[in-house]
Amino acid sequence: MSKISNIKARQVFDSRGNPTIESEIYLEDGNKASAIIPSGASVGTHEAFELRDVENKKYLGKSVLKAIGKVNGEISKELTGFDIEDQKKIDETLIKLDGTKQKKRLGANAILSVSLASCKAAALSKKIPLFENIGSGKTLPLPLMNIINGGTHANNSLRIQEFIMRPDKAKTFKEALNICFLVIQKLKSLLNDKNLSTNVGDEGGFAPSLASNEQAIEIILTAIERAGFKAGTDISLCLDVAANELFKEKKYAVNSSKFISLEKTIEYYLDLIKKYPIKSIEDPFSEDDWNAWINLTKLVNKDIQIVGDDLFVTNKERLLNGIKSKAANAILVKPNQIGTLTETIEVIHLAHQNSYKTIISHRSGDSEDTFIADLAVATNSSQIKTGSLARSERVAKYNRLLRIEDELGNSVKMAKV
Ligand code: 2PG
Ligand code: MG
Repeated sequence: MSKISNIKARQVFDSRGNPTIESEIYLEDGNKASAIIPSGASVGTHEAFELRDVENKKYLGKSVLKAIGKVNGEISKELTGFDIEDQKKIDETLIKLDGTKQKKRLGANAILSVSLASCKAAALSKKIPLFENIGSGKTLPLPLMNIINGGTHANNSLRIQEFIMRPDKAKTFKEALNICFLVIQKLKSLLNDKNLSTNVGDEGGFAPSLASNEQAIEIILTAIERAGFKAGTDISLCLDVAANELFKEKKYAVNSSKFISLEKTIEYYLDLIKKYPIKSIEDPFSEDDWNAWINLTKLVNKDIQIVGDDLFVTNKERLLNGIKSKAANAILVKPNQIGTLTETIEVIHLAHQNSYKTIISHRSGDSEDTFIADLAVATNSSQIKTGSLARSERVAKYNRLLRIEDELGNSVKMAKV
């Protein structure tokens, strides 16, 4: 057992160039570990609170110096001397010290940076891999690779935020990445042939200027076929609509800039599922439109994943609501939506106990921190969503998973969906 001797935070930057917090935990045994917190562009209103210095003009209101002050002051003072192996007590103390429902006083970014760094420091102190310190799982997740970026993640006119492929039949993680690599290369040459941009968006997917969601889907299907795979069997299509951003006065603008009724929106999704090998839709509706979620979940086959991101915000109470009312059948898990590791793991367990799939996720503003890769393995989550095979902050998570696969050798399992 080793004790915390000090905690220090600093301001670093995320992949979109915005300031963010990094906290470093120092242990009495000489080990130290740090964690960097990511940040979203499409943020749900029910997420835990991200503390930023809105009045600080030097960083256009985006600096996190107040959050850093909380870590270096109150938090460090409170946690010094704590047993690093008691993650639960560390997290409970952080929650209590904050004292608000949405972690508004200390900031969820300040709290989570300490929570995750603690878990890393404990792993070092115990001389075990990080995933082993998080949980007992040994499952490599299927990558949900966002290969065309739209919505708030790209400077194009695509309504849907993420067009994703999932290599369902991959038997190893290495094979999963090989499949994705081949499709992405074909997609790149297809875009080139059409004189479309191959520049990438926030999450590493291409961000071409395409006229419709259907065009994006069709070009991905052609790339899958040209790479020698069968869409719908080898690889399925997944979408993140991020409908919060496309919702106004009970209407949605998911297929064009025109707002249409909820009934028409549901019809649109059912048509898409019928026409294309789509197996997963994330945030098809806005975060409080519960009845719409319940209806669509009822209308689709069990093998179509309906994923709550802004709906559940990695929050146990909201997930319980979903379980009771049968809204969605999968949850996107983002530690910074809730603010501590313990609460994140509780939500994952609750989901699994109720047959909800879990997808561990990055944020659009991310960093070289690869914690979520270990989290996915340790919790036996069937999927991870961490962008395309481009941009170091995205690829870092995939590379970490490749290393874990090697490290686990024969004891590793590949997730199935
Ligand atoms: C999402 C995420 C990650 P953001 O909506 O699922 O892809 O985006 O971090 O901008 O909320
Ligand atoms: Mg989302």
